Amino acid sequence: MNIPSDSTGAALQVDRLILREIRLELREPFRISSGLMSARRIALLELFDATGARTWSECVAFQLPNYTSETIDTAWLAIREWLAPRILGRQFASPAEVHAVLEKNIRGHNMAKAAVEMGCWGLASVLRATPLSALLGGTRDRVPTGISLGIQPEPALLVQRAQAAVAAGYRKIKVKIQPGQDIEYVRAVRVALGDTVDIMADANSAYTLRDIEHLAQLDEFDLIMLEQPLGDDDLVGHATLQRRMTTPICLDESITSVDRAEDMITLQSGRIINIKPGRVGGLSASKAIHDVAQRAGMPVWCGGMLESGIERAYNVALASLPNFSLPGDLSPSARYWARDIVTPEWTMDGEGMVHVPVNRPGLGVTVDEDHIEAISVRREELRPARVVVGVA
Ligand code: OSB
Ligand code: MG
Repeated sequence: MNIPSDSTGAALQVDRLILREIRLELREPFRISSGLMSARRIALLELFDATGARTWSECVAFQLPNYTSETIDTAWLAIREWLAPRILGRQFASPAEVHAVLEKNIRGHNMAKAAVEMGCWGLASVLRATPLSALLGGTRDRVPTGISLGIQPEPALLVQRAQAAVAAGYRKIKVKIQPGQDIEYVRAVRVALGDTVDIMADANSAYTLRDIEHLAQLDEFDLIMLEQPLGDDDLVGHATLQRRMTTPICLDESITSVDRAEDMITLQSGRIINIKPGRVGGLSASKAIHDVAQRAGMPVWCGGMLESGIERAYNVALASLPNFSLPGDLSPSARYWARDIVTPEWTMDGEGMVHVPVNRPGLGVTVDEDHIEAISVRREELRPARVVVGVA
């Protein structure tokens, strides 16, 4: 069978895929309400097409299921057993077709699906010699970035970090909160930074509706949003909370697909969406969520997963779409790592803007393959199987 290619270039066919695991130490430990991270175990994919073109993608799943149910180990299994066999050796006219193929009769595993799907977008970008941002419909060459600050042992330490971040140019200060480390922390940051800085808080699902009056105290601080205060499956609870609060609620963990985004809009569970392509199953789903939010007049922004420079390339390209109208969690490489795995490393200018590589096809940065080789702890090569389970 020969599927015709679309007008912009050749059809896409992944003939070989290498899965790797690397270890990257964070420059400083990061605490959210559900746990502490001091190093990342990161799964990387290297995708090869029939013509010899290749690219890299990243799976953003963490080591533990404390943010979503996936982990690096469940993702590895899902990619090897169910997802890679779906696409290896198969021709796609466009990377936009990959998401549906990975979705059919495979529930969940969004971060695993995203790693495969995003790699296909990356490969298409190389094959068509088109920058990823252009391929996705991006319209901007610089995107504003914010910083996400982990929970600190005391408010004064958080204030120090927030002040340094404002001085560095960050456009948005996000502080992680949890019960017992919330109102006074946010108050201290607001008092120290003054009224003109955009501040927000992220609870990573640490509260329930029993805390509704407690959370409403945050309205005093004029936050640009409160991210994911309640459980990931609690769209109705978020709607109740949003009716009680003036602060806009932003959903992160709750938004796992375009259907959940539509539910949020219908139920009025919040007013802003954090899009992480890993959490929603890739770039096609991210674009679809971006589009439904835009039609509803709801701003979106690009979230972060303490990712390496490979995933960051995809995130920066995505954030160049027009309705990404709030600063993303797109901090420069040096915020996270002593040494990133791409060159040049991701940087931010003095105005808190990350530059979109609009003149380079593919990821727009060079993958440091020697460095990756040196820090790889696991490697597995996948090729088309003779019998593919579950594909009609
Ligand atoms: O909720 O956005 C989150 C980090 C770990 C787990 C969850 C989250 C985060 C962040 C980090 O906020 C953002 C970044 O990558 O800079
Ligand atoms: Mg969040």
